[in-house]
Amino acid sequence: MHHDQPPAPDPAAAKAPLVIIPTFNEVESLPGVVTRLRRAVPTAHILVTDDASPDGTGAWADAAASADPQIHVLHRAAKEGLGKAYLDGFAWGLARGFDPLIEMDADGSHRPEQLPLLLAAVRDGADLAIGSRWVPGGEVLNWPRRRKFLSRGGNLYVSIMLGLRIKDSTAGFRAYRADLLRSLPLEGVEAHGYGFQVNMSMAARDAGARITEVPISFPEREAGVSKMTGSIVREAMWLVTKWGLARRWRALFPRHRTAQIKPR
Ligand SMILES: Nc1nc2c(ncn2[C@@H]2O[C@H](COP(=O)(O)OP(=O)(O)OP(=O)(O)O)[C@@H](O)[C@H]2O)c(=O)[nH]1
Ligand SMILES: [Mg+2]
Repeated sequence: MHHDQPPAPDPAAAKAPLVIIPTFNEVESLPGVVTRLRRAVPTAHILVTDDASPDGTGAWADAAASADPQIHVLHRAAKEGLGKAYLDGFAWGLARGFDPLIEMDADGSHRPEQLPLLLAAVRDGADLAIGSRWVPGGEVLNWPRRRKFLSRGGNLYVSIMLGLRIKDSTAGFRAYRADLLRSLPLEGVEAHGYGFQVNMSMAARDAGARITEVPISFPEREAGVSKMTGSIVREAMWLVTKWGLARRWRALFPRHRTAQIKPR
């Protein structure tokens, strides 16, 4: 990874939202998403964190960044999973004073037009706003039954194991208040794949964050290839099981308090 811009906070960007979009081979989808995003929330900056996509996604993003001062690119040397790409993006955005920081997929499943809903939830007091498929009003479009079952079953398992009262803790369309991210032990985040979202949800809950779920409509990707693999699902299942057992152990033998988010 290299940082091609200075780490000093950019006063012009202070308090502007930063939308972090991790990409691996999304050259077919990313341009449309970026265009729609710039239109939907003109004040937002965009950071593409590309893992050296062989399809030229990074090169497209570089060209877009040189034409638009609100578009930025973080090039990562190799594909390391979306968790690492987001952590690098968070560090980049926090160093520059952006607030809130948003996670969004490049494939169109997260509708740029619904970003204002997340921003409004943060403005209304949420430390973390989650765009949720599984609260009333939320939906997935064109998903096979098997995938719905996997997502709902996974979320049920997470809420039982971790005691998380979140209906969609694996969701990846989110807005974090910068102060929440600063208060979280991000160096301890273990997951590379989708477990990352659960890991972040759990860390936010443990920090006492106010978490709001906002219903969203989630269409299936239309172009490009899914990065979802069996090993990503297994990693998430294994980590959730491990965290759940550790949580029960700590409840039996309390030892330490976790850091709390500072009040606004
Ligand atoms: N930088 C980076 N981005 C990644 C990596 N894996 C996935 N992504 C991105 O993370 C986002 C979500 O990945 P998807 O493949 O859409 O995952 P999904 O939504 O569960 O699966 P789909 O059914 O394909 O939509 C996309 O923008 C991907 O390009 C990775 O290893 N590195
Ligand atoms: Mg997707």
